[in-house]
Amino acid sequence: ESSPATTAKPYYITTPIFYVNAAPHIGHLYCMVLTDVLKRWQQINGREAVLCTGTDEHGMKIQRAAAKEGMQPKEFCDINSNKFRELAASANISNDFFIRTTDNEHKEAVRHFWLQLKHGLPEKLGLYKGSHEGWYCVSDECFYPENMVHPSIVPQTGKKIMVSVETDNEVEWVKEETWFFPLTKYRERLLKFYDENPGWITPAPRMNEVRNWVENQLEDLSITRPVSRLSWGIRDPDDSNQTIYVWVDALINYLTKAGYGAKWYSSSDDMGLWPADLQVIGKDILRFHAIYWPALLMALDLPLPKGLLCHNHWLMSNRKMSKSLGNVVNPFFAVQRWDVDPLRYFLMRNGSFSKDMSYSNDLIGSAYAKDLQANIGNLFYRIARPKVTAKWSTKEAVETFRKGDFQSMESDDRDAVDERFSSLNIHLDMVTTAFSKEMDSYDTGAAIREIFNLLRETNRYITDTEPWNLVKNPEPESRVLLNWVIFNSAEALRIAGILLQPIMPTKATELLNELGVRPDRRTVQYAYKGKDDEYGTEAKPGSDKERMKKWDTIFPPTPS
Ligand code: ME8
Repeated sequence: ESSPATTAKPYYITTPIFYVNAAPHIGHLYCMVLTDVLKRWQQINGREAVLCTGTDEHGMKIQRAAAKEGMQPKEFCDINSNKFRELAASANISNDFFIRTTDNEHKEAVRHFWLQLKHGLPEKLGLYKGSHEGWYCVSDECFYPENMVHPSIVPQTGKKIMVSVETDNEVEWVKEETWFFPLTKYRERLLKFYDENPGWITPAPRMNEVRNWVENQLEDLSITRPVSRLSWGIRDPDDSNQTIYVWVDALINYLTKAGYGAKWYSSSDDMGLWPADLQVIGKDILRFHAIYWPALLMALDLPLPKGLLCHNHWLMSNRKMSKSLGNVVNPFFAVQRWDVDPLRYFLMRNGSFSKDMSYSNDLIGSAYAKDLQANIGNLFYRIARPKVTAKWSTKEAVETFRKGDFQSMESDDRDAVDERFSSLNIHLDMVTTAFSKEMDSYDTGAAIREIFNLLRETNRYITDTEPWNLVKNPEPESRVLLNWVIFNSAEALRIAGILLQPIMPTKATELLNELGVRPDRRTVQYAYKGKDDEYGTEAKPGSDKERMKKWDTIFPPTPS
């Protein structure tokens, strides 16, 4: 009999796929980093995990953006898709797949899905052809009902236009013959699903918005565009006058990389990676993922993703950072300025699922100085302090622990040292459980705070116990006390290092390497006090200057 851990399919996590109408910004980077951190969290818990990201390349918005540049759409997409691929690489995103909706395997998956919708369903639940008129927003790539648009005036020109209430983007009136998906026929099934899975969306209050929409706003969905208006897209395989709506095309990307339409075709087959365990999205695309997507999957009797994580937006001067507004931060510059890990750290520390977040170099600078340099950097530096390092070592400290020298010692000094340890001890005992609880509910900011409370407490402990004085005393007993202090501090660093791996993969690895932690002991099961008693490095020979440089560069001085 095999254990559940070995038979479980890999954890499958996705980012949205990014529109290629313009270059990536910090909001996109945040999406990728959040997803990557949650993937790596699964991995250090011993679970195999797969991450899919990519680009969304069809539709009116891209068609127009390419035309504006005087380029062929495909050529335009090649250039811009590459920028997102490069961004993932430069931010150390461990994506297993990078999908493009212009990939042949994806087009195949969409055509297969489409033909099922059209021909594989009972009459009332399948597609029907009809005439459609309404307000279409190219920027948001969707129709809005009458009560979701209002008149507005372009300040520069005084021109009267209609705009979406939600996004303020311009809408245009269109009337056309298209295929419809009978979304309203899925209302009861959707509501039942939400009832039975109240935790499906994180954060929970988003479920109310979704439910409200389904109860009051649901309309059948026009899911093709006449080729005369939209040619850049996947054609309906048996109606060459129609192009498949970009959102239907885009949502199916999550299935493509799970093997749909190539390795499996229906829920009676082995579905490989499907269903996704978690789909990370921004709040502006909630409706597509929480209503349209489950309804489309229900239509084909495919399992729904197990969860949606909906994050808020990064703002610049109080407005959503957005390609169309032009108030964006170039993520490549940000990576260059702050280095990958500090930037990942900041995004995970300040990201939120309940309010929009402000992005500024001042905020990053102060998080860098306060947390990374003064807290973790300082502790790291102290444990291997240049002037005294040659006189103590984590290896000796861990050995002392293993032999039980301190534990079996009886003296007043021992009791005094032990007493100072009590408060740190509480943190050491609870940090991993507390951190795990936050990460399992995707709250990276709260998880990070748990670690930094531990590190702050450890710095306080070192200040209290003054190892630099203990080291001066030649008594063997004092040596044991010293090693006990170093060991407890090293334990805090080791545990923090293990837990920080998903957030700052490079820095955490550097830290664990310097502590001499074996690569096979860097999973969460080892992140408990005393769980590893075989690590540590020798006192470092070499000049003070050399050593100083080494430790200092863990978090080098802030760029100005
Ligand atoms: O919506 N802060 O693509 P997209 C945080 N192609 N996140 C932000 C943001 C900001 N300022 N601006 C955008 C699309 N995002 C579709 C998705 S999925 C099948 C198709 C997030 O490039 C946004 O919320 O406009 C979304 O989750 C993602 O970036 C992609 O946005």
